[in-house]
Amino acid sequence: MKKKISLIGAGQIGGTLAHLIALKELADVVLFDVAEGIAKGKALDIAQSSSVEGFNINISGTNNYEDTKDSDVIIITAGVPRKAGMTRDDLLGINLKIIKQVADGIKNTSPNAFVICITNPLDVIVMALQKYSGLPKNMVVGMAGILDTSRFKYFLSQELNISVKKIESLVLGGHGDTMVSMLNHTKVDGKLVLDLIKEGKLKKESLDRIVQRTKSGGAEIVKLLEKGSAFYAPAASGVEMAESYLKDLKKQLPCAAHLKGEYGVNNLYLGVPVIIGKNGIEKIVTIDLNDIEKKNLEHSISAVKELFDAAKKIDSFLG
Ligand code: A3D
Repeated sequence: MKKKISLIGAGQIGGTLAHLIALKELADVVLFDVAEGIAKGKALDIAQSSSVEGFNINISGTNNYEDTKDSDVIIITAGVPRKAGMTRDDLLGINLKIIKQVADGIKNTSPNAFVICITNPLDVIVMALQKYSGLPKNMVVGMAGILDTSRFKYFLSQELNISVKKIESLVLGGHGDTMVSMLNHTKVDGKLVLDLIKEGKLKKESLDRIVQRTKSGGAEIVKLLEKGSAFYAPAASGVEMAESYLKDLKKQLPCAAHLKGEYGVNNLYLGVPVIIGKNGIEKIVTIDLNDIEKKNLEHSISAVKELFDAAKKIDSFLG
């Protein structure tokens, strides 16, 4: 039987997700949005490309959660972006309300779905989503690390003039200024990136610049676009997670997952390597960290905790 993916939020990322899923024939797609016309319009537009592209899936748009019933995967991008004059806490308050509505909409209609959250601020919103929905923690996960790692790899590949395919890396921690590029786990053509510096093949300043550019990778695109934020790479990253679940690929991917002691963190969502297979998050992978990586990750953990404390002040249910 064909699988079903529901996309909650049919904006820039939602529409791109729908298109990628259709091209890959990964599943039937339901696009949901409070703005019903956007969901229906994008679904119709993509459906009309099927005879050109040759894909065979059903795609529809709706503003009714009943239509998302019994989804195998749900990907959430519902939210509002930060506008001028809005504080981080203002945005958090608005998106927490939206995520509560989404949680109420999906928890009874698709209780067995693998739920991927993309709405920002990511780590806190995915934690709130799990709490509001009560869905199992191994089935509720946040997308950020794949995107951040992909940006880091791309910048490194450009600097070293080498294919991204020859670069292994991991960017972990919270999705924001404190994300950590794990340099001791970054290899270029099988060689540690830090050794390339020792050998004079890469300047330390260049690597520092790339680490920094990765942290502000989202902001760089916001500035260029002037309106909206990145959506192609975020959508591709969400699809990789959905595919690993639906096809039981058991890929190791950096994602925001619920930790219960791993990395010294208890009861918090954080970007770490996980295995995604038919049972959702099948394993949290713990990797050895050197002192610098540990210190940077601790800094990131504090930032996520601080933001979650702000969320608890907004809604005591999250406490
Ligand atoms: P956008 O194009 O504004 O789409 C958001 C959609 O959500 C709009 O179509 C809204 O109508 C819809 N919406 C609002 N409220 C609701 C609701 N209650 N129920 C259902 N739909 C609703 O944004 P986008 O697609 O560019 O980005 C979506 C989210 O992803 C934002 O929060 C971004 O900040 C976030 N984002 C995260 C990453 C990460 O790496 C984590 C990267 C890029 C964007």
